[in-house]
Amino acid sequence: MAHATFTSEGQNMESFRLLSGHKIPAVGLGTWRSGSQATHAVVTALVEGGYRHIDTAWEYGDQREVGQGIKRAMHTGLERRDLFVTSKLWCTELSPERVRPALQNTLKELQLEYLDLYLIHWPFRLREGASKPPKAGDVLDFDMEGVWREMENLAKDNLVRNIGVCNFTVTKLNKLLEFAELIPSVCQMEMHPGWRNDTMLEFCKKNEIHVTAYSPLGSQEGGRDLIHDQTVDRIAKKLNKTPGQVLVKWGLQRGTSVIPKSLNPERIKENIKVFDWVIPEKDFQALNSITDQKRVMDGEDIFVNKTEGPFRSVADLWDHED
Ligand code: NDP
Ligand code: 1BO
Repeated sequence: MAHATFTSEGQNMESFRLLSGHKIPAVGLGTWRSGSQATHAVVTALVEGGYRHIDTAWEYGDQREVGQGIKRAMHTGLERRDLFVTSKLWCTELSPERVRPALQNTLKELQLEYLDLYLIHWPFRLREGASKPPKAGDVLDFDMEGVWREMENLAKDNLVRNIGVCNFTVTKLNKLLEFAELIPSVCQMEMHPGWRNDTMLEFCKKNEIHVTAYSPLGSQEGGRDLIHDQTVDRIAKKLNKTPGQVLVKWGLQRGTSVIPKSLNPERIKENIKVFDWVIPEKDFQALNSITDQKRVMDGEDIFVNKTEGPFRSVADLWDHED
């Protein structure tokens, strides 16, 4: 359920309550492929845009820049406790003894003492130096229970406030729920009108696991151009909003938090102006009816080896659930 709160600028900023009792701000800034511009984007988002939620990952290679942005924003008076910072455990670190050092490295890069949310980035372990696409032996077994115990220990030691997963299937979440002492607070998944992924959304809702929608605008290079989709454009014009705002709002109205990425100051500020209007039911249903449902982030280039396995197809990665 969404809760309305107000930032120090007086902007209405909704949040969702997690199973842990913490609140996750409904809109966060994505930082994948933000590189050296991440610092400026984070400062713009936090100081000018009223964002309180930043999403990064070790794999993005921009945690230092994100950390500098957070630090600069805190110099303007923002408090650490007002922020929600997410990072992710990369696939090369997916064995129990590597979890804590990986988190410590992430905290160091971000110059933070704790994370609000630490996520397993993908449920597949990669050999260090793995190629794209993977060669034989690059994709390894993943000790889900052992890794999750270590994630739980990080939460018990207050180094992370919440733990969760990304890119899981119902099959994998069911497996995790069998042994989890701490239920994942969040499942982060690709979701936009071109890939609704209703099955995962319903499963998570049933299990009170909050969903964060990644690539809410259809992602970047090689992604799906939803900004110029006819239905999105028609609804944006009708509501006097931008296509980006309609796409973000669609995710919020489904009960997910949403993490659009932008390096453009005007778009960063535009993407969060989504709290004082709604997409009418008829238009919401039109967005729910966009055909050609397809993942952008299918994981093929990172995890599929068509001849050596263990995953020989995209369907294998997603447990044949799509
Ligand atoms: P998004 O769906 O957020 O789209 C970003 C693209 O849209 C950029 O090219 C951006 O360009 C453009 N854009 C942003 N705002 C607007 C706007 N208002 N109008 C028009 N274009 C706009 O892509 P991402 O794939 O980056 O997803 C968002 C975040 O989700 C990531 O950055 C990352 O933090 C997270 N993520 C997590 C994954 C996981 O495995 N857990 C996988 C993928 C993403 P510009 O910068 O020029 O504005
Ligand atoms: C491979 C990383 C995708 C963005 O999270």
